Amino acid sequence: MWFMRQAGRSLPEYLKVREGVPMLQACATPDLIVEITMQPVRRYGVDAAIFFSDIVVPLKAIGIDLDIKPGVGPVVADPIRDAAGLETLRPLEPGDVPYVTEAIGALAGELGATPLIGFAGAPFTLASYLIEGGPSKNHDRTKAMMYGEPKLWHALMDRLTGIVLEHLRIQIRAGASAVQLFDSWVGAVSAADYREFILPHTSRIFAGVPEVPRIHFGVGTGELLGVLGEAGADVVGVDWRVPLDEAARRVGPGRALQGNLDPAILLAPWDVVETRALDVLRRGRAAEGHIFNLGHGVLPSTDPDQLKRLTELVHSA
Ligand code: 1CP
Repeated sequence: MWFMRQAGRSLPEYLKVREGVPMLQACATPDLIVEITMQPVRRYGVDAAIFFSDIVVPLKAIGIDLDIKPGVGPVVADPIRDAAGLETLRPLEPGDVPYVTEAIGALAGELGATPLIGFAGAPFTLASYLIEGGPSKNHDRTKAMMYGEPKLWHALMDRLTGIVLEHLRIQIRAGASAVQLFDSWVGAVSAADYREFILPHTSRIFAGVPEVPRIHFGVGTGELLGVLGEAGADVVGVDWRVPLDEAARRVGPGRALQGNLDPAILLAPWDVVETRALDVLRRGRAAEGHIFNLGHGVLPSTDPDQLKRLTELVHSA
C-alpha cells in the first residue's frame, strides 16, 4: 500500500521544507527531493515511496516555458496549438534532468528495502496542459485538436511518448523499482476514442519499460477500464467510482488493481474510514493482485493521523 500525493500537500513537515521554495525549484533540488520523498515513508510506514516531482518537470527540462502556480497548477506561457508549436518539443536527454538521477541514487541508500515508484504524466494529460495552457475542466481545445486535426494530434502524442518513455527509463536506470503513468484527465474521452487516439501511444510506453512493474492510473475511467487493461501495464489504478470487484471484471485477467478509497472519506470520522477501507480490501480480493491506495491523491486538508491509522489498519487486515 501507498498513497498518491502522500509526499506533497498535507504533511506539516512538507509545508515547512517548502516554505519560500517554488514548486519547480523544489523538484530540481536533490536534497529536497530526497527529504520530501522520505517524509511519508518515515511517518506512515507505507510500503512504497513515490518520487517527489511533478508530471511537467520533463517538459520544463526541455525548455517549455511553464510554471506551477500555487493553488492553480501547471501554467504554460505559449500553448502548443499548431505544427510550429510542436517543434518546441524536442527529445528529452538524461543531461536535462541531472537532479532526478542524483536524487534517485541518493534515495536508494535511504530507502533500503522500501521500493521507489518513479512516474511520468501520460501523453493525453500532458497534451491537455500544453494545448489548454493550464488546468482545464472540459479539455475543449485538446479535444478540438484530437478530433479536428488527427495528424497533428498523433504527431504531438508521438513526441510526448518519446519524452515520457525516456523520462521513465532515466528513473529506472537510476534505481526506481516500479513506475506509474498518471493519465489523470483521460476519463474525459470514450473507450472508442481512447482506442483510436491514445492507446497506440500508451501501449508504446508500457512496451518500452518491461523491466519493472508498471502501474496505469486515471480518474473517471470506469468506462475505460477494459481498454486501459489492454495498454500493457501490470496494474490498473481505479478511482472510487467503481468497486474493485466490478473493476476486476472490467479490466480482465492478467492484471492487478490499485485503489480505491475515496480520498474525501478521510475527512470523515475514523469508524467511517475503517468500514470503507475494509470494504475496499474485501472487494480487492476479487482481483489477481491488489495494491491498496486512494482513488486519487491525498486532499490537502487531510489529517495525517487518519493516514497513519489507515496504514496500520491495512497492514493488520
Ligand atoms: O506524493 C507526491 O506528492 C508525489 C509527487 C507528485 C506527483 C506524482 C506531485 C507533486 N505531482 C504529481 C503528479 C501530478 N501533477 C499529476 C498526476 C497526479 C494526480 O492526478 O494527482 C497532475 C495532474 C499534476 C499537475 C499538477 N501539479 C496539479 C494539478 C492541477 C490541475 O490541473 O488540477 C497541481 C496542483 C500541481 C502542483 C503540485 N504537484 C505536486 C505537488 C505537491 C503540488 C502542489 C505544489 C504547490 O502547491 O506548490
